Amino acid sequence: MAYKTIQTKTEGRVGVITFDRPSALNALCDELTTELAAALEAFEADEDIGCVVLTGSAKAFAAGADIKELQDRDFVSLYMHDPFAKSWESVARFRKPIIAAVAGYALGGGCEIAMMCDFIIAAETAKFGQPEINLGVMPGAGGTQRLPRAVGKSKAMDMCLTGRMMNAEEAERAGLVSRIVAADDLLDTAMEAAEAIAAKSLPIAMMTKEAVNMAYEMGLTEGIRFERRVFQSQFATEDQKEGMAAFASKRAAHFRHR
Ligand code: CO8
Repeated sequence: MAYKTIQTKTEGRVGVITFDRPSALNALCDELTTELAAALEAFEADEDIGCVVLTGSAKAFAAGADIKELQDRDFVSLYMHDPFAKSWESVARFRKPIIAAVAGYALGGGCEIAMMCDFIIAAETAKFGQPEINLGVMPGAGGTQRLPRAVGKSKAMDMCLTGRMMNAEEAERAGLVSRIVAADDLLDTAMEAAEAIAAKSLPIAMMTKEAVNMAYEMGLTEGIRFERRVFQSQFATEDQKEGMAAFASKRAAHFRHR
């Protein structure tokens, strides 16, 4: 399918989505988030895709929601035609593993979309921030909820209340990103990680993602009970038999994703 504001491609079992609205630093207008949701739906449905990489340009992952599009919205229109529920949340709802590869600005909704991914790999040039307060609003796509879970209350308050940006080093120290790489190596590193994930059993990877995400939602006792049930259920998969048989006979596992 031809998109106007994103590009998509497939490399082996990895799907790549690249924000492509350079004139607005990949600001997340309605058209872009609608296309993003459609691309994710297509990758979700494609049995040959085991992991997705979401990325932007060297200058910007995404500089936030499209301010020019948002400025004249009113409460009722936002409530009745909520772009968050309709399209933004597609990233959080995506069930397969998804990695954000961030260079340049990841601000406002850009930072929030990156945080909806399973983990963030940052280029040295990455800058994260929730500057909505400078516009007379607060984060509206999960920033006040996911940021404190990622970096703790003090730093999240600092980011949301001052609107300042943090660089890649600070973001890694705070636990927002999993690793930092040179800008030129960003996509290769993300692809390498995605290929490694896509080579595992897809149902097991999806269950692992689901279980780790439960750590955000549940208390420890319930979370551990959830983990144990899912772990036990994995012994009903062919891939568990294959993985353990391969180890025992000292050969590489060939997962069949079932
Ligand atoms: N929206 C619309 N256009 C933008 C945005 C944006 N978020 N960011 C940049 N642009 C445009 C600029 O207007 C400019 O366009 P033009 O050339 O036509 O004037 C072009 O991109 C290049 O930008 P700059 O000239 O400003 O580039 P600089 O390198 O000087 O500055 C910055 C880069 C610092 C990133 C600057 O552009 C900036 O501050 N951008 C806004 C960042 C921001 O405030 N983001 C938060 C937006 S609000 C939000 O994300 C709320 C999410 C809630 C979602 C809920 C869904 C319902």
